[in-house]
Amino acid sequence: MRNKIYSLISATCGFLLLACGSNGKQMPAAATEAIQVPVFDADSAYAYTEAQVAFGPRVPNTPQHVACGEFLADKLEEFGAKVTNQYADLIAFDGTVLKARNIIGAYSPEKKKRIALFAHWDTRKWADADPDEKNWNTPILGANDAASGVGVLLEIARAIRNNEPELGVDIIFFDAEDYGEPRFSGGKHLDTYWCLGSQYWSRVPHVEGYNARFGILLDMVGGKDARFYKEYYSMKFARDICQKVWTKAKEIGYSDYFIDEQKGAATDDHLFVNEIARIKTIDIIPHSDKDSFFAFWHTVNDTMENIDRKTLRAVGETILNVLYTEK
Ligand code: AHN
Ligand code: ZN
Repeated sequence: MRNKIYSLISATCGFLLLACGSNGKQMPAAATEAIQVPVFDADSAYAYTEAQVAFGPRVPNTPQHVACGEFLADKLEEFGAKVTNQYADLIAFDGTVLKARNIIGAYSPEKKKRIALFAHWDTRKWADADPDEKNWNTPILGANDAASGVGVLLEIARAIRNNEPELGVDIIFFDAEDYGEPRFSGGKHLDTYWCLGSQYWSRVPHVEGYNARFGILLDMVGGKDARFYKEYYSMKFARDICQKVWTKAKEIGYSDYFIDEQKGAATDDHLFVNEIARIKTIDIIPHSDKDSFFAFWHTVNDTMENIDRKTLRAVGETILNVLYTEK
């Protein structure tokens, strides 16, 4: 644990200790405008990631999935959020009815100005990108994809609860993101086979007429030496939000993780939030020229061994700093 409790950002106006009026009388001192950004504890984010992985694979229609859903809703509740559960029967590419649960934690739900933070909490039923064909039918543990994103958001929930930012915050855990048709299957491989929970929420938000100033999706934000580039759909729909986030990351010293270039495209939850809900939303997702997203994506090696607290911290601190500079 670090002993630093708050980091201070001096507001752009700076500070004035004294100002003299034309009649020579002293004017009252202007207060130092400082924003207190809570500390992001990377050990805590790591522990929340590990706790999800400990349930085993979180594939819809399994007891492990049900148990982890309870855990996540309980955590948001414990961290003072107003929790809404969205249960839905969603139809997968092969006709399977998925008993899905989107979990939403709202801070200051009465506020009109809001920021939405997203991650998916389900894990993939098939390790269909594994180099060993024998593993293709094995469910993945999904430490990075996507317990890491949920872990970072739980830590953000813990951090903001007693000192909320000016805008309301919604933490939204989507279900059934990763049930897209496996590579080895001979169907139509539609994009809409993925992201079933976010498609549902985008059509039927948890609050009627829901809107947010912008959204940020976290996906696979725990890999060692991850490189986050400005992703194609994020730039197409929410270029200014990319700018905001990448600038903030650079300001606080994370330009090694957040690379100021556009690269890669991901058919991910943010695409549907942009297209259907029309909330401008970016995806913080790694890009690698060598692998798709990261080395162990959709393999049996997407485990805690390959999670790095430093990456969790870079993403978590960046998001917190974005939240607390928004007015
Ligand atoms: C595809 O590339 C089809 N989907 C990327 C979104 C994803 C899968 N995120 C996690 N798993
Ligand atoms: Zn996945």
